[in-house]
Order: sequence, then C-alpha cells, then structure tokens
Amino acid sequence: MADKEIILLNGYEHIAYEHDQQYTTAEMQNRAGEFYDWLDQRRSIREFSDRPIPKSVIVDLIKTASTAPSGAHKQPWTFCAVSNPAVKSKIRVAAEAEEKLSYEERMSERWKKDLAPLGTDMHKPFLERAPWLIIVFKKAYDLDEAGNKHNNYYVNESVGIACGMLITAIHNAGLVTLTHTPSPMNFLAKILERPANERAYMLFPVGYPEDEVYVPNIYRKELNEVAEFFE
Ligand code: IYR
Repeated sequence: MADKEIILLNGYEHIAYEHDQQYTTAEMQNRAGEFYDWLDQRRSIREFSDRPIPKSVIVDLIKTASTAPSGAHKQPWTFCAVSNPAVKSKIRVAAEAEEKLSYEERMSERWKKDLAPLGTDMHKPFLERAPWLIIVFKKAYDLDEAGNKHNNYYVNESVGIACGMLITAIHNAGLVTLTHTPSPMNFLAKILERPANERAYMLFPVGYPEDEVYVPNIYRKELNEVAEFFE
C-alpha cells in the first residue's frame, strides 16, 4: 500500500480518513441486524475443551482489542497471553484460594443467591484446561525507560472498551470466553511479574467449548428496558 500523504493541521501530522464503506440504507439495515443476531449468539462459557489454538490467532485477537479507543490515545493496557501449563496451574491455585475465601466468607448471601442460576462455585478448572488465558492489565500510569511517571486518562473506561472488543473478536473467531474476575486479583500481577504501574483488570480463558455444554436459560432485557429514544 502506498504511504498516505501526511499534512500538518495545527502543527500536528494528519492523514485523510478513508471512508470507503458507503452502504445503501437497506444494506446498512441488513448489516446492523445481522451483526446483532450474530452477537446475540454469544454466551459466557465455563467448560472449555483443551483443544489447542494457534498463538497467531491469539495475537490477532489482542491486536484487535488494542485498536480500542482510549483516553488521549494512551492505550493504557497490557494483554498477557498464557499457554504455559505451569503458569496456568499457578494461576488456578491462587485464584481458587481467593475464590474459596470469597464464597465462604466475603460474598453476601444475597450475592450468592443472585449467582445461583449461573452455577458458579470456587472451583475454576477452566484456568488450566483452556488452551489460553488472556489476562488484561490496566496501566494506572505509564512508566518510561528512565522510570518517570506519565498520566493516563479514563483508564477504566478505555480498558473496559478494549475488553468488549476482545470478547467480540473471540466470538468472531468461533471461540468462546468468560469474563473472569477473581477477587482480589493482585496475585496475577505477582505471578506474571508485572511492573508497579499495572493492575489486573480481567481474565479471559479462550478456547473451544467442551463437547457438550449447557448454559443457563437466561434472557436479555427487552429494548424498552435498556434504551430511551428522544426524537
Ligand atoms: N468471582 C466469582 C464470583 C462471581 C461473581 C459474579 I458478579 C459473577 O457474575 C460470576 C461469578 C467467581 O468467578 O466464581
């Protein structure tokens, strides 16, 4: 591809935005509806097959997530992708220790009642069985090579958007995942030896579902429960 022409606007480099996807209204409607139908098929899965997934696929999923918009374009995230069985085992052991405390002591009865239809408990075999774990770290601030701190902005919003895009990319690849947030999550920074500016944000096991998997028969809210229109 030919290099794009760079022009200066307000003293900063700009390139022309190429907007070549002009759909007719009917095509637009079709695409919007089909994308919704396709994404509505996504479900959180807790039982994973151990069938391997090539690293090159995981690389593309992470590159996709890293296209997310972020405060001042700081991209305040690190995606740690783990397939090493010994590291996965360490993560499972530490996560289950935290979850045991959570289920036995930290979570309220009301919370456990709300979770009952999902059938979760302190056991997390998917942390070893899924071929890959992607652990997303947020960067509270950036550290340069000299050790100086630089601000990041809207870090939670930015990393949340990137996680949403990662989930969509995983679904697009025909794979499944789960938004897993063992709490507290600081054991992940220790095991993965992350620098002082990184905090674990969310963990995604990625793989194929187990051969026969049942998911809770839950319903999504109707449009009028999630949207208001002001026309
Ligand atoms: N982190 C625990 C508990 C849990 C909490 C919520 I909110 C969920 O939607 C699901 C689980 C666990 O992973 O079991």
